[in-house]
Formats: sequence, C-alpha cells, structure tokens
Amino acid sequence: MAEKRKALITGITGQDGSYLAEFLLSKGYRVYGVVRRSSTETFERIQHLMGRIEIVQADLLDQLSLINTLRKIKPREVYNLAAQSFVPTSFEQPVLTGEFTAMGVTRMLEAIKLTDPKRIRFYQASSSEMFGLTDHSPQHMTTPFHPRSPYGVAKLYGHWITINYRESYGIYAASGILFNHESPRRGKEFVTRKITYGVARIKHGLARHLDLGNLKAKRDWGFAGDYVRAMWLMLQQPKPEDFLVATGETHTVEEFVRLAFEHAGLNWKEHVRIRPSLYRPAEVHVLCGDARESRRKLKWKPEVSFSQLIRMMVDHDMRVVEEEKGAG
Ligand code: NDP
Ligand code: GDR
Repeated sequence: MAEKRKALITGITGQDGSYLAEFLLSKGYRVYGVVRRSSTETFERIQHLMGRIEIVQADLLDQLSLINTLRKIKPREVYNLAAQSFVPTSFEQPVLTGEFTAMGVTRMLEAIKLTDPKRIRFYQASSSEMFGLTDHSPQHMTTPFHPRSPYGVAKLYGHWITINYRESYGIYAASGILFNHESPRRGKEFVTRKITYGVARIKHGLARHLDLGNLKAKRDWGFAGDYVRAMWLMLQQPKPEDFLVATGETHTVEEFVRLAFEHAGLNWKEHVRIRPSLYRPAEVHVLCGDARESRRKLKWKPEVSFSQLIRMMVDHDMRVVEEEKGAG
C-alpha cells in the first residue's frame, strides 16, 4: 500500500489549523501538528481530532526545534499558520509579534533549506492586513502594500521572505493573501466572535451591553472552512505562485452587528456601547479582495455567504452559552 502523504501544520491549535487538519485528513494525509510548550494545553479546537493527528513540540522562536521536526517527520507539505495574529496585541507587543510573525517564517524556511529544499512544499499564511491604508478597492495581487500595524508589517516581511526563498533557492513556496475568515472556532477577541458570543450572552440574560470600537471599518469576511481548501489547492499547482483569497464582498462592522442581533430577535442599538479605548492607533478602513485568479486557476470559490456565516456563528454561540449556563 502506498505511504500516506505527510503534512505538517504550525498553528494547528488555532482556528485555521483545526479546519485545515480536518480537511487534510479527509484527503488521506498523515497530519502532524506543531504545538509550543505551555503549562496548560490549548487543544480545544483539535480535541475531536486526537488519535487521528500527531502532535509534535516545537516553537517558531527556536530554530533547532524546527530543523529537528522536519528531520524527524519528513513532511511533503508544510503549512505555516502559526503567528501572533491579533492586531491590537501587535501594538502592545510589537517586538514579540515580529519574532513570531516575521522572523518565524525565516526560521521555518531556513529549516526547509537545510533539510529538504527540493521536496517540501511550503505555504505561508499572509494577510489582507498588508494592504492596510489603500485607495484601491477591490485589492488585487498588484495593489501596493501599506500595512497599518506591527502585525501587518510583520506579515509583509513573511510574504516577501517567502518569495525570496522561492526565487533564491528554488523552494516550492507559496504565499496566500487571505482576507478575514471567521467561524464558530474564531477566538473570542476578534470582532465577529466577540459580537456573536456577546449577542448570545445578552439573549440569555447574562449581559446587557456589548462594548465595541470602530463600527465603520469594512471587511471582506468569509468562512474559515472554505479558506483552508484554497491553502491546499495552492500547494497542488505545478509551479509555486501566490494567490489572493476573498469573497469580493465588503461589509461594515455595523452591518455584522445589526444582522447578528436581528438573528437573535434583538435591536443592537439598545445594547451596543462605543468605547474609544477599543479604537486602534491606526486603522485599516476598507478591505475587499479581488480573488478572480484563485477562482480561475485554483477553481476555488467560497461556499458560505456573509449572512449564512453570521447565522452559523450566532446559532453556535447560543448553544455554547446555554451549556455554560447549565454548567454554572
Ligand atoms: P489563531 O490566532 O487562531 O492561531 C494562531 C496559532 O499560532 C495558534 O495555534 C498558536 O498556538 C500558534 N502560535 C503562536 N505563536 C507560536 C509560536 N511561537 N510557535 C508555535 N506556534 C505558535 O489564528 P488563525 O487560525 O485565525 O490564523 C492562522 C494564520 O493565518 C495566522 O498566521 C494569521 O495571522 C493568518 N491569517 C488569518 C486570517 C483570518 O482571518 N483568520 C486572515 C489572514 C491571515 P497557541 O495555541 O499555542 O497560542
Ligand atoms: P482584523 O480583525 O484586525 O481585521 O484582523 P478584528 O476582528 O480584530 O477587527 C476587525 C475590525 O473590527 C473593528 N472593531 C473591533 N475589533 C475587535 N477585535 N474588537 C472590537 O471590540 C472592535 N470594535 C470594532 C476593528 O477596529 C477592525 O477594523 C483579522 C486577524 O485574523 C488577522 O490575523 C488577519 O490577518 C486579518 O483579520 C485579515
């Protein structure tokens, strides 16, 4: 019997890592997940996959741990999803964000260069935050970058170093510029999940208010389960190339808020309070992606619409809060 293809995922405990692991298992891969040491395990998102995936301890801050991991596992595909991914934290911890989100990419590429540069295919999780302050809408692969946070700057470094290792050493390395993608597994600090979890708590009488920042910002929001398919498709192309992944629709935070509250039969204006402390030192005002190349070359398209995504997340958080209430 042919040996299963091996994939290594950094950031497997995160939102995207958990969906990508499920997807690769469904494609028959042997899936290895990199987990960094912590005093309490954060395996909530991958608990249901335990026994089907293999966990390896390594850290993007530790060069040798990455080299040893690649030597031991010998993966054919490496998906680099690990990062300090929360934009506000990057203003508070800019140096650490650079270490994980920028230098971490170089460490992984160096590890590939030293171990198996001809066979390993590398995916880098790049971000629409790299476009930042832009006059161009929708954004394309050729739109100039102007990142607005230490996170965005770090991601831009990760994007270019990926291209540089491809051009310098012939490594199969692809950078996916993904626009915001959400799910019931999104961290509760990101605005979409903060809203849907907040709605559920208000509906269940556990809170009266939800504090938010800038409601005017516009984002191109898709479903994480759809976006991990695009990551895999990028590594199946005959030649390594970078792609942009988005829905092509943009909505304000306020629209997300209104639809989420309405789905629960609530009026958002009675519950949402604006807190200037939640505004960012520099904001990304409008993101909207033109993903026509991904649709054409990767044959990729999003399956879940904006309103379906909101309903999915609110319904999920209603159940979560019900369980929390029951347990409490
Ligand atoms: P999450 O924040 O949910 O997950 C981040 C993951 O990175 C976690 O598994 C975390 O592990 C891990 N990690 C952080 N630091 C290290 C480290 N030093 N060594 C090893 N692992 C580490 O992010 P998402 O799943 O939402 O996003 C995945 C990737 O895609 C990120 O790189 C993000 O920046 C990027 N991205 C995300 C978009 C989105 O809309 N979701 C859009 C565009 C790009 P731990 O559990 O230990 O904290
Ligand atoms: P973003 O996501 O910064 O786009 O980065 P986030 O959900 O944090 O913010 C989206 C927009 O909502 C506004 N906002 C608030 N945001 C948060 N978190 N909390 C609030 O209370 C709040 N009120 C308003 C923000 O100002 C912003 O305009 C995400 C991350 O997943 C990155 O890792 C990824 O690269 C990009 O998406 C694409």
